[in-house]
Amino acid sequence: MEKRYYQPGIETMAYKDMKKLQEERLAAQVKHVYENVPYYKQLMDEKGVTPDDIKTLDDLKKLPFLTKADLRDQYPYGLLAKDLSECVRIQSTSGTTGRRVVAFYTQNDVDIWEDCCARAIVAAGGTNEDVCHVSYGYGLFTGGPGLNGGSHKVGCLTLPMSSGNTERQIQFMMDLGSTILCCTPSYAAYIGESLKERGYKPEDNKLKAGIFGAEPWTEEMRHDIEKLLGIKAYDIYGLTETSGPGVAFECEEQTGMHINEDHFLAEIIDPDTGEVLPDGEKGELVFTSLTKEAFPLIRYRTRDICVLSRKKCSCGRTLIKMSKPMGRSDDMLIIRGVNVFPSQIETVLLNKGYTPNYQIEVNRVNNTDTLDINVELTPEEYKAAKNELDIREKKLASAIKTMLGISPRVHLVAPKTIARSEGKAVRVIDHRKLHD
Ligand code: DLL
Repeated sequence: MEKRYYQPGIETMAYKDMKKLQEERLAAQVKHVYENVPYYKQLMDEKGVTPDDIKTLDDLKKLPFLTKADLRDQYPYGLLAKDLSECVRIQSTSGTTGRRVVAFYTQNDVDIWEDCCARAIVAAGGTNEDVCHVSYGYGLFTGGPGLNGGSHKVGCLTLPMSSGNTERQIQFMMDLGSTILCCTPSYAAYIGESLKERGYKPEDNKLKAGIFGAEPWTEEMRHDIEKLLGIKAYDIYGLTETSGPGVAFECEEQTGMHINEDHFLAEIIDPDTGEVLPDGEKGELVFTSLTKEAFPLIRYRTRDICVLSRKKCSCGRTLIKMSKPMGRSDDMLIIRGVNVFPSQIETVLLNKGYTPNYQIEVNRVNNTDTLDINVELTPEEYKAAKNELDIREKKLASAIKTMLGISPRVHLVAPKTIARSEGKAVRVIDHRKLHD
């Protein structure tokens, strides 16, 4: 009999007990940040709220929000709530200093994070009989380390493949009989296509499930991947700021992701007014970490737009569910699993002496994202560079790759070829259909 829950006591807890647990943890967490992080104290003092004011979940709305701009201002140590000597790990997002998020973990933080990922693996049918093939990137990105830790906790045989080198992925998958695949949905589709090209049928592999996240993907893509690989594909959500993957995970019902709400308290707000919206309404997801020691977040605005639901789930879990993210309330793009802000591209263009007349085009071809950047030259530049456009495009592409971590195709185009807008410049054309 398959084990259905990793921590049944929590995952199927009656909501009244969960609420009590959340309230106790919330009060302790707010006290922890107030006493140990001068920046939080300052934000709370400005709002005239003290830890004594926070006793119930209803009191949460008295607290100030935290945004990515706060994280940027406080980079790198300003939000640290533990002595560095008690921290054992950092993880980070890609990007340059201004946009980079660096999260700190105590050993206890790592343990809890791995438990959250273990819950996701068990929900996807994982047991100690499984071979868990982790093809998320390892290193600073949270995907590899998070699922790796979760897989250990479940007792799976863990293959720490990291991403890339698809030939080797396929060889290990077939030779060692991988049963669970963890990677971005686009990479899963790519692996599936590559298996097909090599003449493998879905029944030739031993895979039974996939745990895919870190980027938006549609139900259509889910069906494609399930068919290609002969598996059930589960969604998983998280962000570096809150520790990484495992904030929420899908169960066999596949109708949204259960939030590990004993550790992450979720709210939905109106992104324009900050007003808290009732369950069932669409808005921006905000998280308060309840147990984080080193890098706690109070009312952190994720910018992800989604809906929360407490509808009863057939899997028996009582944890609240979030829908797939339906977009963002900022301009961040996720291209090949990497977070990209148009302003990063603009910075490179300006540093390299180009005009800010550019347009970014994103597409998804055979389940792989493509990034094209059209950059307009001035008439003088165009005349001067005509015979060496190729070289200059390659140079600029390489500078942008250094900034973003992914390779774009750069096209230096003739003056006045990028359509001018009468209102805000249209910097990004996203041809991908990312949301249902
Ligand atoms: O992407 C953590 C992660 C790793 C999640 C592996 C799942 C699996 P960041 O690089 O900080 O962290 O990016 C976080 O990615 O705010 C969402 O916009 C997006 N995102 C993450 N998971 C999903 C998902 C990791 N399942 C940002 N569906 C988040 C849609 C997702 N978007």
